[in-house]
Amino acid sequence: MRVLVFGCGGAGKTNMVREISGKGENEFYELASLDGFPLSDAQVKERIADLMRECERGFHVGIHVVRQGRITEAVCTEYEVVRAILPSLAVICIVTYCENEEPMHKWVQDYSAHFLKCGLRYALMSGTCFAEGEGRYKLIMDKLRATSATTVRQCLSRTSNHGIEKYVHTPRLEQDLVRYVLKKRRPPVFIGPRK
Ligand SMILES: Nc1nc2c(ncn2[C@@H]2O[C@H](COP(=O)(O)OP(=O)(O)OP(=O)(O)O)[C@@H](O)[C@H]2O)c(=O)[nH]1
Ligand SMILES: [Mg+2]
Repeated sequence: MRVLVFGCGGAGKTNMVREISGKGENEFYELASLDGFPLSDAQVKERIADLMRECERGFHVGIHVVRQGRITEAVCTEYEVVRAILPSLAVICIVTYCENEEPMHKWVQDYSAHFLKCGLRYALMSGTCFAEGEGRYKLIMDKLRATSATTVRQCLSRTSNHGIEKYVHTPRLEQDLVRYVLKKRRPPVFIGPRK
C-alpha cells in the first residue's frame, strides 16, 4: 500500500515510520510539515507542490500523526490540505506522546468528540508512543514503541481493502491551497525589543 504520513512538525512522523516500516509491503511518503518555523513562503509552495505530485501517483491510506495535548489550528490545517486534494482518502489518526496515559488509548477515547467538532474525521484512531527513552526509561519506551508499532500495523491492515485514490492536477487548487496555508500561518515571533 502507498501510505501518506502527515502532521505538524515534531509530532512523531519519522519515528513512527521508522518503527513500522521494514518488511517492504508498504511505501510511506512523509509530508514535510506545513507549520515548520522558520519556513519561507517558497518552502510552503514547494511542499504543497511535492504533496500534489505524490497524490497524482495516489495513496491507499493516510496517517495523520497528532501529538497528544491540544488540537491546534495547525493540526486542522494539515488535515484540510490533504482532504482538499484527496477528499475520500481513508485517514487513520495516530496520536503520539501517550506514554503517560493508562491505557495508551485513553486520551483518544476522552477527546474523540473534540476531533469531530473540529471537523477531523478518521477511519480509525489510536493512542501510541514512539519515544526513544534513555537511561532508566529505555526499556519501558522500547516496549511501548513495539506495542504502538503493532497497533499502527493493525490499523493499516484494517484499512487495506481501500483502493488507491489519485488526484488529477489542477493548478487552481494548488494556488488556492498555498494561499490558504500562508494565510493561516502564525505571525512571526519577535525575539528582543522591536525598534
Ligand atoms: N515523549 C515522546 N516523544 C516522542 C514520541 N514520538 C516522537 N517523539 C520525539 O519527538 C521528536 C520528534 O519526532 P520525529 O519523529 O522526528 O517527528 P516528525 O513529526 O518526523 O518531525 P518533523 O519531521 O520535524 O516534522 C523526537 O525527539 C522523538 O524522539 C512520543 O510518542 N513520545
Ligand atoms: Mg520527520
